[in-house]
Amino acid sequence: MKNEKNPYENILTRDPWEHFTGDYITADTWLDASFRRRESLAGEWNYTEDPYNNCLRSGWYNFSTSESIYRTYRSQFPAFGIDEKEFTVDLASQMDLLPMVKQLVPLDFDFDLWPVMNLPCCWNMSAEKYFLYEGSMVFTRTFRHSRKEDERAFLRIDGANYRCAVFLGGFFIGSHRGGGGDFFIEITERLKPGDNRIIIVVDNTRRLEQVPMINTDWFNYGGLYRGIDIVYTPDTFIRHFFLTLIPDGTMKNIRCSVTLDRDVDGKCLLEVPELGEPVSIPIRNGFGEVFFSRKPEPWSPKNPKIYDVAITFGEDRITDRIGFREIRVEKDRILLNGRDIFLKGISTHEESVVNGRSLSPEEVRENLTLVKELGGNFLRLAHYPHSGMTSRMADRMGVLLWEEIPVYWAIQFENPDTLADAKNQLEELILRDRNRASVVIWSVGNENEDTERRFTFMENLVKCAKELDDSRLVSAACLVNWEENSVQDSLSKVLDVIGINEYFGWYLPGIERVPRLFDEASVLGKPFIVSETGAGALAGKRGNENEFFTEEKQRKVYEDQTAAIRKCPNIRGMTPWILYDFRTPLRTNVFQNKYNLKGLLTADKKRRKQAFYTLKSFYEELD
Ligand code: GCB
Repeated sequence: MKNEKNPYENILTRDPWEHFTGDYITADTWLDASFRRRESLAGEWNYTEDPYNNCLRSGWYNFSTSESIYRTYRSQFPAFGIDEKEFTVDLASQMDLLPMVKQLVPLDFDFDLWPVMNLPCCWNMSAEKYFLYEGSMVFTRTFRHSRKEDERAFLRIDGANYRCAVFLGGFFIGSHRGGGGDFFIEITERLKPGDNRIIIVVDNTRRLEQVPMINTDWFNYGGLYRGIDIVYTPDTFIRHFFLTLIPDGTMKNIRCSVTLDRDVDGKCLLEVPELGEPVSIPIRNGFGEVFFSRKPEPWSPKNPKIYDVAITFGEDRITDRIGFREIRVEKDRILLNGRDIFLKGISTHEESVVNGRSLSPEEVRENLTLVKELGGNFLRLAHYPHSGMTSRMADRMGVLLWEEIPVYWAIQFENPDTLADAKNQLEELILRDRNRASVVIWSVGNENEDTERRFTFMENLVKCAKELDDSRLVSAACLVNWEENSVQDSLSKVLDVIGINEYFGWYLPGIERVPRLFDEASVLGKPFIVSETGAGALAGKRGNENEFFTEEKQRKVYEDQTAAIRKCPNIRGMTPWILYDFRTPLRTNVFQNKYNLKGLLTADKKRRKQAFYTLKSFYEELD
């Protein structure tokens, strides 16, 4: 805000985000904070909706501290009889300038008098009037910290949909895009004794160039919906590490790589007490990697064994709980710990009627328990990164996971910046979850056009996934060619597992065509799974098997689909659509009422539809 020249300069700014979006925070600064000392900033925040982005445009953040007010309004303080020359920054920071500046200019905001929202949450669920709000919301609070002198401090924000800009003590400290990941900003130098004002502008506007773009079959929640913490580390620290069984069939060769925050040499010590002697990892220029042999008890859905793990470098020590298992493909089969596995799955959104996308631990546990109740072993976390809590819980409960980024439908495949965004979302997800035994598949997309530009885009993502993690399988949910009754997606060339979305019996008549479709898919010589199939039903609506939205119709589709799958030995799994009904603005008929009704349960998970039992008995029969 350059008031000296023209107090109204802000109105000449075309794009208020312009100065805050060039240099996003990315996975390059991601760090493993799971077991580090943390202080939560959850709780009461003042907020305002800001649809025209006046906070960014007019620089409200400049009023965070007396120092930032001084920087902005210095020349106007002589009005109070203060001599400009004597008015140093030190003097200013000892005064409370906000009341004074309020006498100089009319402010369009009042941080402490704004209403209060309890974060984290989806604002849509906080008040009726925000249910459909799309745009920017400004959140602010003050906090005190407990950073020790020799510690570094990082702000961790988890789940800010879709982009956000962060200000601390009046300084812009970073911005981020992508609604499902967590990211870190170093704030060591910015933390002050006493109260620190933080301001976060979150904007969930849908845009063509984003990932996802403007059109999705799910609800666009907004907010800071998972967590906001300060994370403390020593001066030189372990950013992240990757510990995994090498998928070579031996079940004993292990690799551990470690990335430090600084370009130093030395050695790390890896301890897995239950697996014997510690292992030393030489570090050169901040990176180290070691290969060694042990005989861990394999993690599996039936025996989700996890080990205590610790890694030490100098005074830094991080711990984790990690399972060892092998996942690989051999021709058209999927092998878990060397044995054929059928992925008995179901898809789910990260949503609850009450909390939106901001699931409680109980709600996550309920979803994983439902997978078990279905007789399943696999959950597809569609269509964007779900919380890290889910994969940790799946590790403990023994549920295999498919994790996905929202490269959904009509993405701008020709746009390099869109690719950078998608890639970053994938990197954040992989860095966060590559030590989770439960995660076996990274999915790079869902139902996209089969064109060259899309192929190039997706090939890039597949490469990126393999570079960060060569121990898992890469997949995508592909469209079928209905007319030809085949899966001809060129992407299948670069995938380990092919996901097929087919809605025969629902959107498409001709369920009898399914067996041929599966035979055709077998020709690809790769394992494939039915990543989606299903039908909508309003719980309690009864009728005949041909009547849309009845439980009978949904059940019939499940009966027909499972019958076809039973006959096709080449299918290696399925994740029908979907565990429970979910919100979507696309579905407006009288039964749907803005919900997608393909759930096996109602949205509140209180009622099971008939198809739940059809799938359950199919999975039990497979055992
Ligand atoms: C799909 C999409 C999913 C939709 C579903 C449906 O193919 O992948 O996001 O919700 O179909 O219900 O139509």
